[in-house]
Amino acid sequence: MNRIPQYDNLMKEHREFLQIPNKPTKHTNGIVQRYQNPVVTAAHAPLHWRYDFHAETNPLGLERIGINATFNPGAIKWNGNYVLAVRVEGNDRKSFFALAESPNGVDNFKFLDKPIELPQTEEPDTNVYDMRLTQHEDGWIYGIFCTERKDKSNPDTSAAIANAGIVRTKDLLNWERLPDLISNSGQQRNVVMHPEFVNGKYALYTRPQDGFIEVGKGGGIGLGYITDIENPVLEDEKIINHKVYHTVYELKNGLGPAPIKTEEGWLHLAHGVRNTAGGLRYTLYLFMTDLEDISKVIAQPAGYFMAPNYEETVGDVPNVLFGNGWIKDEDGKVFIYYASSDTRSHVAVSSVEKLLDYVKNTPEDGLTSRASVDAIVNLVDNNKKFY
Ligand code: M1P
Repeated sequence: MNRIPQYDNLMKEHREFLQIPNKPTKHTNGIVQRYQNPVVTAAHAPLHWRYDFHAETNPLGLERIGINATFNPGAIKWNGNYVLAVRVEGNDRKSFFALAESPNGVDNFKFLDKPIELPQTEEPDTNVYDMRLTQHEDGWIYGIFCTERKDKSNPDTSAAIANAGIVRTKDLLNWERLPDLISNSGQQRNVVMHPEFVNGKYALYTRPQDGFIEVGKGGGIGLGYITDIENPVLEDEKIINHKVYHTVYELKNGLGPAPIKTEEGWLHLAHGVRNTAGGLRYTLYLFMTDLEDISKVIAQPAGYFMAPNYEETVGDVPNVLFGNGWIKDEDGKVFIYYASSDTRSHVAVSSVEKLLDYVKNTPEDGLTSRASVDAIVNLVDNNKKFY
């Protein structure tokens, strides 16, 4: 048995690529610090996922399985490492999940040996994506993701149904599949588990929608409850964060990762979508909910927290930032993992202190141009003695 002659070169180049250090960008608005390089790209996919290394069966040393994109990662700190549950998409347009880990959260991310072999329900998933990881107080780590299947009642080849698939694990290696979410909505995406019980029930953030892409009359970030997670029937679903005319979440929105608990409230990262002549624009925004009543939004700054910069606007689905993973370190540092344009994954770093300051002290959206001017004039008048 011989290896393909390209093997040593391919391996060397890949190893060197994975070790490229990442540095903060020069500019920051003080709230959040981006890093120069994406943390996980298609090129990070292990070579043994892509090449047949046997010279006998691959005499030309060609790549056999192409990886197209690595995006929308869920995140968790595990055994001291920063672990991402990455949405990996092959050239065949199928997404799957694979864990990549880094010792410092900003570079040296390496995929584990194999992608997650997701257990199936009776009705196999056609496509799966956007896993949110929640370390729940019941002792399990839950992964809730979108499972997509063909809408068999509609002959249109693009007609599909999205719902929330649920898995759980205690070691990130062995995954148990639970039944898919049972809710009153026709479709669900962006479903996220709250890390604590609420009145003895599991609490889930949802995004009910009428259609596969269009939320229609549905939409907004919902909150509902589940009594028995092994029979996940969603009860009392109510919208807690609405889509609003002429805001960055006019068309639709959806929760990102599970919220971070702080002394002042639950911090939430979400995405808001608006329509433009150039297509949909996805940006990230923050809001905070009450510690006791998690359905009550107590602070929400105007506008976006992060929007695609020039390089990030380019990709398979342009003008998209999507964030469904963040990790809070013991010292309060927050690693925000986000993806740009459905193509690659990045990190930006902030802290609980900064995020709280941001959500509490950035003016709310006054919903009119005049209200926005008033907010600036207020700041100007307040600053008068300094300039
Ligand atoms: O293409 C942008 C995003 O579109 C969907 O998100 P949402 O349902 O909120 O519009 C998802 O397919 C997501 O994966 C994707 O990044």
